[in-house]
Amino acid sequence: MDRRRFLKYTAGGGLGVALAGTTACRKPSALDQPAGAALQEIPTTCEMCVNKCSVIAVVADGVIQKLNPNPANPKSRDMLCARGNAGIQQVYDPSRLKRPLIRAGERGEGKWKPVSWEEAFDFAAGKLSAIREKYGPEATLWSSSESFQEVFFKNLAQAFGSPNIVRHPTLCLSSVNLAYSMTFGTVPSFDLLNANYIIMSGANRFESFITPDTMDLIESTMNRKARLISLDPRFTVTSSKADAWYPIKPGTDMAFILALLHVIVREGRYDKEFVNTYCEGLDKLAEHLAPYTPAWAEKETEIPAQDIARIAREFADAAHRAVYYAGRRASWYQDDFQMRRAQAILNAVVGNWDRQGGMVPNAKIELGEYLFLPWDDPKADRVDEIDKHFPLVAKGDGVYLKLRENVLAGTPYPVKGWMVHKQDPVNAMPDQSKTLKMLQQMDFVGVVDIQMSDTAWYADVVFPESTYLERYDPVEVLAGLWPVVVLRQPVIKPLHDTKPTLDIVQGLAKRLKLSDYFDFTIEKWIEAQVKDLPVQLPFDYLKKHGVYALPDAPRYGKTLTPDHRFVTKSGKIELYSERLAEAGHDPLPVYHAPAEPPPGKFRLILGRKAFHTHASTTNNAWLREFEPENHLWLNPAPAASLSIADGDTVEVTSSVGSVRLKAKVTQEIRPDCVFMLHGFGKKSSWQRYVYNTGGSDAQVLETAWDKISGNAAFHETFVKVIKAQG
Ligand SMILES: Nc1nc2c(c(=O)[nH]1)N[C@H]1C(S)=C(S)[C@@H](COP(=O)(O)OP(=O)(O)OC[C@H]3O[C@@H](n4cnc5c(=O)[nH]c(N)nc54)[C@H](O)[C@@H]3O)O[C@H]1N2
Ligand SMILES: Nc1nc2c(c(=O)[nH]1)N[C@H]1C(S)=C(S)[C@@H](COP(=O)(O)OP(=O)(O)OC[C@H]3O[C@@H](n4cnc5c(=O)[nH]c(N)nc54)[C@H](O)[C@@H]3O)O[C@H]1N2
Ligand code: SF4
Ligand SMILES: [Mo]
Repeated sequence: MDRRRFLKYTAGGGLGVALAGTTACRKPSALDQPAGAALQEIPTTCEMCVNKCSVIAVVADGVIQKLNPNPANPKSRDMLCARGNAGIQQVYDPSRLKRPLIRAGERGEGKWKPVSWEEAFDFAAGKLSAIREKYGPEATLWSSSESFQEVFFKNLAQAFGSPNIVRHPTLCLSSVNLAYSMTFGTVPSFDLLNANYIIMSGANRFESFITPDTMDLIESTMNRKARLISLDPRFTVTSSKADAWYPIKPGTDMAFILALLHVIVREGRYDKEFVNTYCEGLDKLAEHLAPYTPAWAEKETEIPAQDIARIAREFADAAHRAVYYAGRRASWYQDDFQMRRAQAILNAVVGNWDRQGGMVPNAKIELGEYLFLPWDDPKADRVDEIDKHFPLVAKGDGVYLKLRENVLAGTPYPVKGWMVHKQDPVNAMPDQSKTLKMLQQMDFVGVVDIQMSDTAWYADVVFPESTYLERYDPVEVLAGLWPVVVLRQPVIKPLHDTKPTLDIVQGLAKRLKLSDYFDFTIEKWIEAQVKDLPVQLPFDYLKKHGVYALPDAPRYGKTLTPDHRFVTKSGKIELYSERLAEAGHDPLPVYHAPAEPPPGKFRLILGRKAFHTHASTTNNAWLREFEPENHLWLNPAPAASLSIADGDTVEVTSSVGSVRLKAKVTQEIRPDCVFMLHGFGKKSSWQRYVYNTGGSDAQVLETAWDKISGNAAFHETFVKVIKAQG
């Protein structure tokens, strides 16, 4: 890309004004347009975060001018957030990956040799084959995160014969998903649009966007005046828009929930008919709740008992249009699963299930499948020993931290190759030094990314993927209250010598003698997926509109028939869980007070800001303007006693590492904890804005996980904070 030409198009406001008045027609594809053609609007799908909102790219002369929201998607509606807008900078980033690279110096030294795709494939396939020869296919690890092309990467892992695919859920949401599944047999959505009373533990929807929940919450709380209660040790944007904010003592949410349950059950405010018809275990629950009074919970949570009792009554009165929102990132504490179980039980007893304004089981749209040649199942058991240690957890996603422990220990067998796709484990796992050790003990590391991530920095081969605005992806169903099918299509030709994942997988498969399993094109794959959608020429329809949504509005109550069997052991909603008891866990959530920070130390807590996605956007030229480096949030009282002023550089130290960053001295956090944003203090100097700038949370976080779900416990680290010297 000629940078000057790009600047010419983006500089000044003139173009924006011109675009605003343009009713450019939508063409199926930009790629057929001759140079100098008029503005085109091409619908596609955002990839700047997990939400996959619908976008319309405005393109002229093969250059993306602007990204707009596509209101045809009922989930993202007319919204494209700051990150979505800044997707342009991902494409035109001068330091993005432009061609395949092979490591020239030591791992992590940053010396690279640009190579052809042939060389990169030959090299990687040679290394993977050598590992398979020496240790077996299970000695390879395949890490990936949600992306529409992930399916091809995972299929290559399985065709290769490895059982060791590991995905992000056990760094994110496995505890909350398991808790709701164990209670209702499925993970529901929350109908925030129609709810009248919403309680949020942490879940920071006005900064941590989930579509449609964020827009629903804006509509219901700001326009319809639904009540919102925010519990968060920090004063987040969500807290600032709430009717009440409680700076709850970290790690005590379960005490709050159990006390709500105590009041609701003792005062008979639960939905008796619903509980009698659909739930299992109320008697045991009632007995279990006896000690969990509001007065007791006040001591744990630091929320006044009378407020707890009032909230319990208001919540029960507002049901069925009342929700205790589940949250998404549940990688908080070692008992996170049980805290989320308590929420699920509370939602159940007031009868919120499958109701407008309550929880709703997700609807889906069935897609077709491209029938490819099947492979034999991998022979070896997983290296994380999931069957033995986490029998309740979905096998396919693995348990990340246990896996890292086992790989480092070489048990139950050695793992010597690591392929990574659209993930940055160097930043996404706690105790970074362990991840670096794990990388160093590999015979081979290959990374598929669009930029030189910190993990790519330690790789032997880096495969540059074309960005989401330069490629087709398989179509995807976004399930929920209003499911949709979305298409990602190229809006410009690839600028550099990059390839989509399918082509990368095919290049490797050819050399690994696995080509027969990947003998199709992306177009064939998509055609097979969409062939039964009830529109004429479905692929063309999606190219034109970007999204297919069911024509009717959401429906409620499909599971509310007395003979409905929930996918649980008893077939009912399980307040009391026999299955948990059998697995040696508490069948009802038992509260354990969190450890107190030792004198002079603080609990480190995490969270998001609206303008960054994890560790992947901090180097984005537009987004970095919002926060060029991260800060340590510290309450003024401890700051004064440590002689730390706003803007001072501080040193933050845990038992595993130490980082330096500037202090933000603020009332917006409790005195017993500190907070920092993720994704700074990068090791990769190709990420020039954040290389060595700010501090990396991954460097100080200690390793801990929830025993039932295997989910990482990121809020269990205590840190010492001092003013940095020199
Ligand atoms: N320390 C710490 N760890 C955490 C968290 C935290 O807050 N702090 N949060 C946790 C949570 S909730 C989650 S979900 C995980 C997220 O962890 P990750 O899935 O690792 O998320 P990102 O940091 O966004 O890294 C994604 C990588 O994908 C690359 N990428 C982006 N688009 C594309 C593409 O189109 N193709 C390819 N091939 N690559 C692409 C980016 O450049 C980036 O390197 O982290 C978890 N771990
Ligand atoms: N802008 C933006 N949006 C995103 C993402 C992103 O990276 N950027 N990532 C997406 C992903 S993958 C995820 S998982 C979600 C995450 O979204 P959320 O599930 O909302 O999680 P976090 O943003 O991590 O927010 C956690 C909040 O919990 C608070 N907290 C910490 N400890 C406690 C505690 O003990 N009790 C209570 N009540 N609160 C506590 C923190 O201060 C923080 O504000 O966001 C999604 N949306
Ligand atoms: S929330 Fe923002 S970054 Fe995420 S998919 Fe939607 S527009 Fe893109
Ligand atoms: Mo996440």
